[in-house]
Amino acid sequence: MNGRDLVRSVKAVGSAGAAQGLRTVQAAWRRRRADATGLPQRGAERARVPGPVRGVEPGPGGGVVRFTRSELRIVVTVNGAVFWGWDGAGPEPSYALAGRCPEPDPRAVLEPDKDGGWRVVSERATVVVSRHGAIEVQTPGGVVLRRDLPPRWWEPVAGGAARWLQRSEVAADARFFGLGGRAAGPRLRDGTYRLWNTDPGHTFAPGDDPLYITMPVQMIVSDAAAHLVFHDTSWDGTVQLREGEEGAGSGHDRAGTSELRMDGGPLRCWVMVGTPARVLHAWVSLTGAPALPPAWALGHHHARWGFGSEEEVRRIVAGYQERGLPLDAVHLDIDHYDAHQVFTVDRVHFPKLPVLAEELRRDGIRLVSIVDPAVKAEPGNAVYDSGMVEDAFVRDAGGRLVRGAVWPGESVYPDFTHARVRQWWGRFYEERLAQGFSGFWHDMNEPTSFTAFGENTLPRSARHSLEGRGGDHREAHNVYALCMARAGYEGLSELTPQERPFLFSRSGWAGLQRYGGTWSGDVATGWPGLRASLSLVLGLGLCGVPYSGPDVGGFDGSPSPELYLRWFQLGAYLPLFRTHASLRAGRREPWEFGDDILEHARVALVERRRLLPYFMTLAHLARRTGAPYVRPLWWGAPEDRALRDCEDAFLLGDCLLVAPVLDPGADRRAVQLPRGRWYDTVTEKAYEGPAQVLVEAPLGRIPVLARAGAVVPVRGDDGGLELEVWAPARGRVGGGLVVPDGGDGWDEPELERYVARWQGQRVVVRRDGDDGPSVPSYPVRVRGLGTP
Ligand code: NBV
Repeated sequence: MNGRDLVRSVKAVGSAGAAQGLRTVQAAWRRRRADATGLPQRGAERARVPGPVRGVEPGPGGGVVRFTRSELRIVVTVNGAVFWGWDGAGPEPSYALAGRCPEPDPRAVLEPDKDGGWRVVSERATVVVSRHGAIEVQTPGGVVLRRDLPPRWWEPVAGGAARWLQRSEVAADARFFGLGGRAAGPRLRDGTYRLWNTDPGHTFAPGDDPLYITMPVQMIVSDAAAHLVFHDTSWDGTVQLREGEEGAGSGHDRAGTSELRMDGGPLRCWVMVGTPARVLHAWVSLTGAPALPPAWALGHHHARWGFGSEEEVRRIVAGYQERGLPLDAVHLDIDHYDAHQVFTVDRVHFPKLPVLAEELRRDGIRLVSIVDPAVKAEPGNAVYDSGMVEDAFVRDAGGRLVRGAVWPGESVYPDFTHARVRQWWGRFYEERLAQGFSGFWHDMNEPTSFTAFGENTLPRSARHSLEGRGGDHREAHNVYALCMARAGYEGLSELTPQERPFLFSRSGWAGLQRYGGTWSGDVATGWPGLRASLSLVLGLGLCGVPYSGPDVGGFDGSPSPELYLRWFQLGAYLPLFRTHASLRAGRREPWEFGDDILEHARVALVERRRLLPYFMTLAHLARRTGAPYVRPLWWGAPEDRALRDCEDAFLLGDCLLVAPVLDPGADRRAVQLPRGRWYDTVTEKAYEGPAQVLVEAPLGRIPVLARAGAVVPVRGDDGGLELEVWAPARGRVGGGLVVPDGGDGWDEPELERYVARWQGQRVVVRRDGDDGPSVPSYPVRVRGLGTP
């Protein structure tokens, strides 16, 4: 035990009582012991590279290129993606893929290239393989987007998983994004990023890495094109990134580099090339469409660890209602459980939860429940007892149950990588539904075990089913939460087939969006935490997980009124808009920070409610196209370098640009505008982009700009849908999409397209349809007419 570990264990003892402190020490020892005997020792290793090319075997969508010491399988699939796998690895099995691998594109063929190499030409990318196994991905116009050098493996002589290294080069002007949820992004600067889902064990700020959701997904944006590269391997690893440097016309550019080192798993990857929109579309066609949240989940949520009783929940709700503040969901944390045990209720403090839930529901407020994976290891606990019968829990290499320490004390962990276990777990949501809950919040699923020293998770030697293939925690760790999300989602789909499940999960991996969203986790209260909140949402969106948001106000401590408000204002424009805080933190209700803050928070809440139809439309578009609601400014113009480097503002769909205030004391801020005219949505003042402009940002609001021509569906005063139209610049045409859906069922509303154009001195809006243009069936309000 080193000094830091000692401090950790002392803290654990202090905060959770002596018995729990002892458990954390025991859990840590058990973990260490399990790995000492259960893990293969890394003895002598043999290094290997592919060697020279030997021959090829064409196949559908590409084929196999054989080298002396490896073989490379290349397949271009019908969704325009390119797959390659070394040592014969194919795309399946994979936890990331939504279903079966897409069909090969028959038009893509393997053909000889210069110098003894081979290439596959496809519609969106050309892949060139050198005779020593370097792989280049080029645009259809022949610009090189990335060059992967021949990989290297280190194989244990005694057998077992090979470590490997893949070095890649990208354009000197390229920028890296993604890798899951990173606090110091969204642009990933030079450094090493770990691929191992981790509960940092304390609140985090931009310097903390890794966090709860890591994934080997990189979005790389350069002048020539954007591309996404996904290394489909769930093992522990690191990515070392170094941005390139341009030689200012000297011709001596230094390429950007990315070095991926993995502890094991297949060396296989997917690459998608094109505009950001095309790339994300291809990505979700591979890994699954983002789940559609029910309409209420796009409203305002209020959470807290430690409401403590039904009375307190009622008091908070009444606080919102008495002040006329919109509220759509209340979340109950682990303190509503009986002694912190999942799928139970503390009947003393929450004696009539279903009644409370029903009352709230009548007022349009839903209850959301936290769900922790760890089950108290105690006979008599119903989940434990039934899990024992089902043989549902993770065991070590010797067949003993793996026991960690979590909130309920000594705990065991369901093996969600087993289909039978997922089904068993999914049925427990019935108990939650019976208590009146409508949504689910998966926590602690990295998975976390409070260990006094060493890693705060399961032993690496712990055994997992991995869908019957068998393996250990080295491979299962990063997909544990993904499989838990699947269990919840599928369970709910069976229990309430008429409703779209709502769940969000702290940890996850590529493909999480199929089952739900996520949230920031325990972001530190402070201005850096506010910045990290935006970084996480943007980065996750580029990895295909569009629904997320931070703990508004930060998880710990007490934000200053100004910080609270700025966080609240940002949160109002993010998909998950939720105030939340720790047991020991200060208050987070909007009325706790003085009358001025309350009135400003009211403006944000009311505006969020007004924008609900727009959020719903964005949710549908995310599901249909993969485009996240929250997009970096370069989304429509990746070639614009100033936008590529801009990290403090974002596009909300196609229509709005949101420029949050991320620093104290500001009453105006610089905004980097993409091309075209943009209106300040409050003053209607027009700005012309591309340009950097200074806009007003008084305490009462953050700047939100509307794109000229935008058609934004909003909620009118009577609750009906209205179209807010921002005048196109003269001589230009605008438009927008609307998916009118106010529900939580599976109806598939039609996508409506609107066009806005000048007719004489008026702006007219028409719905585009198969039978020609028609007058919209919603009231239309045109804004921004004051500008010539
Ligand atoms: O369940 C308590 C908290 C929860 O409020 C928070 O949102 C999670 O990120 N949970 C972590 C466990 C304890 C954290 C110290």
